[in-house]
Amino acid sequence: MILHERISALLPVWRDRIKALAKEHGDVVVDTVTIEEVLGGMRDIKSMYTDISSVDPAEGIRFRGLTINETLQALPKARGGKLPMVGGLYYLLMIGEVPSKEEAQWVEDEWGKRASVPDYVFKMIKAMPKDTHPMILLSQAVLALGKESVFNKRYHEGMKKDMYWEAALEDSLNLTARLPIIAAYIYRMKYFGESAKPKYNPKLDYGANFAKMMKVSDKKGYADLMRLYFTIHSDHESGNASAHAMHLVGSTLSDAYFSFSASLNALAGPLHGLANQESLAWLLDVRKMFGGVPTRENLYKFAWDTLNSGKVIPGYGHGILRVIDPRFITQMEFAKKRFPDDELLRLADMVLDVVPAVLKEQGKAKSPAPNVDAISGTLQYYYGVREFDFYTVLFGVGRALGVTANYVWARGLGQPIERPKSLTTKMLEDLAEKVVKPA
Ligand code: CMX
Repeated sequence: MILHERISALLPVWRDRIKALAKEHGDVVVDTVTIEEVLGGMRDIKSMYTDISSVDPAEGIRFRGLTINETLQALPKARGGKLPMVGGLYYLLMIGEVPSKEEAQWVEDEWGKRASVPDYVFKMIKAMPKDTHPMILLSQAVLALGKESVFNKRYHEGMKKDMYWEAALEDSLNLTARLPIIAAYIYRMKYFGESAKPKYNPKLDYGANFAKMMKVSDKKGYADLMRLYFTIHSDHESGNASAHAMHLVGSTLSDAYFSFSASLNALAGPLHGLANQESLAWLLDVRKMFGGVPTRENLYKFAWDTLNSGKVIPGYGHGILRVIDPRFITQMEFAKKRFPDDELLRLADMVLDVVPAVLKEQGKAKSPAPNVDAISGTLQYYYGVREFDFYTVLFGVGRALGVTANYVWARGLGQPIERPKSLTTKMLEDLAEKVVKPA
């Protein structure tokens, strides 16, 4: 039980660190909160901590201190592929060290042992109306699996607080092992009417298993794409809506299934993860309207029409990033190496050229640059996953890796129930008044 032993050994040091920080420096002011920040969705307020990943507005994501390129370079590669094993990424997120091949394989083996989904989950998914959005099916399936929660069972048996993390880890390993099967089942059942349960092959790694169970593509490279995809979508520090939702719900000691279902529900919003389906739909609309890749002038006009109709341009802008999202760049590089002449890719490239200029001209978005969702659908589409309302499910499977690592450590460090303080508008007005007219 490598992850269990390593986390058990690491926790005492981290617990002492957090305790000392609170005791010796608890009154140090981290930030001052402005009325604009209170009214503006708490943007940029530094009020959470996590060591799993961090996002610099001018650089992008680092997983346990490593950039995406460093992560891809450092992690052990999957057999028969060019990209790393997802198990190695999970080890890195959980432990904070680059795993050896054996340690990465240990996680893959654990997933292989735990990769079975009870029948009632498939039956429930199948019983839903045909036009149910796949994110509803995924979130429901995760919630239904809560019946199996180790944390919930042990909690009611009187588990000690300093062992919460271990039950949280058990649930997290079980949940992440089951998600690819559930996602593949939703895909095959919803779009192809199949009811056979996808079979996870413990001899293959996570990415290869997913590619096989999806049965989408005979083009080589889908397994590598999914290794990359799950890695870069795993985490984006703790303040984004899906990570924050997991953290908030988990802080009440709801188990990983309740918490991750909440995380998925946040991811399903068009301003967050659903932007990947919206973005591909937008590209297809452009292609349909102009019968292929348009002229720059026509694309410019189309982008303005979108803004003038009151909509956002999906895949562009970000809550905190102020540069092109490195997750966008990595996917673009992957695509350009493998299918540079693909029409949608050429269109996505032209959008990259035109849309930031349009957003700058409009002058509202703080960042006119593309985010992760501006390109991910183009790659899925190329490999044959063309049902774009499925795309956020893929994001969800990847996001589980980061948010469960956070969840395990939050329980390990005894992070308390989250409870920020709200003010009334009158209280804010009174505060403002005091500043404008001091007594
Ligand atoms: N198209 C049009 N307008 C945009 C825009 C875009 N792509 N990005 C930002 N804006 C607008 C905002 O709607 C806001 O307008 P109002 O003042 O009228 O409310 C204004 O610019 C300022 O917004 P901001 O401070 O730059 O951005 P926020 O932190 O409020 O929002 C985000 C960030 C991502 C929700 C926003 O950029 C957006 O809606 N983008 C399109 C949807 C998208 O791609 N979401 C996915 C993000 C990544 C992810 O989580 O998966």
